[in-house]
Amino acid sequence: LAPFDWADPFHLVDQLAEGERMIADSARAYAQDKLLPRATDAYLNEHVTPEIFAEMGEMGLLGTTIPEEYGGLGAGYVSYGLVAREVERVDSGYRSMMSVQSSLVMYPIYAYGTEEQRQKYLPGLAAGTLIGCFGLTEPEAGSDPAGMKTTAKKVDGGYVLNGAKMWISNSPIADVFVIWAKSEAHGGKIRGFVLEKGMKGLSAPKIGGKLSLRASVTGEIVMENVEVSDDALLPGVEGLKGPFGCLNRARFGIAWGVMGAAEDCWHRARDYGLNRVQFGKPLAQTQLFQKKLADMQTEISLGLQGALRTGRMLEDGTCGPELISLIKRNNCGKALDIARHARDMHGGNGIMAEYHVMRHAQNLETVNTYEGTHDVHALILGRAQTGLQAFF
Ligand code: TGC
Ligand code: FAD
Repeated sequence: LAPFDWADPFHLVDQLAEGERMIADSARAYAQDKLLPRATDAYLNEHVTPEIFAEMGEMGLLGTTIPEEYGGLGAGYVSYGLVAREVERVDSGYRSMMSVQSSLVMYPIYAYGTEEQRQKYLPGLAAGTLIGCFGLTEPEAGSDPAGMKTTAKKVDGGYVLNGAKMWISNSPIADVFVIWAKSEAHGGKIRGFVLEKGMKGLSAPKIGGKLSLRASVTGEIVMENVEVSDDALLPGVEGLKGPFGCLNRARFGIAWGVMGAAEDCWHRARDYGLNRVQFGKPLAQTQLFQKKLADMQTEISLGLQGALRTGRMLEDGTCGPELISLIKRNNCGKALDIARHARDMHGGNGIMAEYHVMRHAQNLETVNTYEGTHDVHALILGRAQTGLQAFF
């Protein structure tokens, strides 16, 4: 038998193509050199740095799967997952900024937009000179987006949008707003529209007082008779499958991202246990500490292996949306558990910002909730195996 690699038991790295390894390495170098030094201050002071978009754009970390002709990297889903893992190893808020831009703004414009819309928005979004946001959730429509109240009313030459979106990542700093609204002209079906900062009647106030994801800004989107022309409509899709097509990609990225945060917690807990002596020996020499490390190692290795397999299935066209629910739900739940344990294993120090683990745990509370809560994904999986609808 070969020697065991405790940090990479399944030799994940050997299952990657050369190009994928290069993308992961450059994402890791950027995240560790440029994001990690800012993360604690950003979290403590809710300090958001819009320049990060341009930095990520320069590094090729935005629109990983979007073709090169539109400024993307033209890479596969595994590459996108590897970028999410490296960015979230530092902070879930930074990964949030990246994944909204790539999966929830660039993807719908690329997949559902006209050639003019692609040319107009994608190069700037890929470069990070434009910042995007995705408005699906509303104050009274979270897990049940079909209950949205935002409307688009047809008028001569365009549409008038009214409504309010809630909990929207990046909205207070966004230039481009992908908005989902019920369109009367399309039989009340949900349609996508691209709005721009500065439009009359459009505002995006920040939501203050978050105790989680503080490095990423979250806001509302308020639309009061916002007039757009016909070319704001994304013509390529109608119905809930429009936003869900984007969410499939973002949820997949989250499944990788949270494993990065979990790995950071695991490695920090191990280091702490090796150095902290109590009762005359390192904490890492106690059975309870080692059991927790073994559980972390097992869940992270299996979670990454599952994410890799899901990515390969996305790439070869055999991945169903329920598999994405399975891996998003599993990896978020496991990462949150790991971060809470890592906090405990650090004792009193675990509550301090400089040890990073509590910041991860607080962030992962959001990640376990957004893009479909842990329980909503359980209902999606329950429906898939019983054929019975348990949402309502
Ligand atoms: P249901 O009847 O199941 O489906 C309605 C239509 O949508 C289609 N569909 C999908 N298409 C593609 N991919 C998927 N994953 C799809 N899921 C559903 C479906 O085929 C159907 O199409 P059609 O043509 O027959 O009309 O709809 P439902 O109303 O019963 O849905 C229930 C449920 C729970 C599955 C769904 O609404 C759900 O997933 N809720 C969770 C909501 C959610 O995830 N919100 C995310 C908001 S965005 C966000 O959180 C961004 S955070 C980003 C960050 O900061 O990183
Ligand atoms: P609810 O739907 O009210 O759920 C509350 C609880 O009830 C949950 O535990 C849920 O699992 C449970 N529940 C709901 N329905 C059922 C059921 N049928 N059976 C059993 N239990 C049920 N949205 C966007 O559109 N764009 C964004 O960029 C975005 N970014 C976000 C950033 C942050 C920081 C946060 C916190 C949220 C963000 N969201 C975004 C919104 C996010 O997707 C929603 O918060 C999420 O989908 C849950 O909706 P809700 O908060 O309304 O909770």
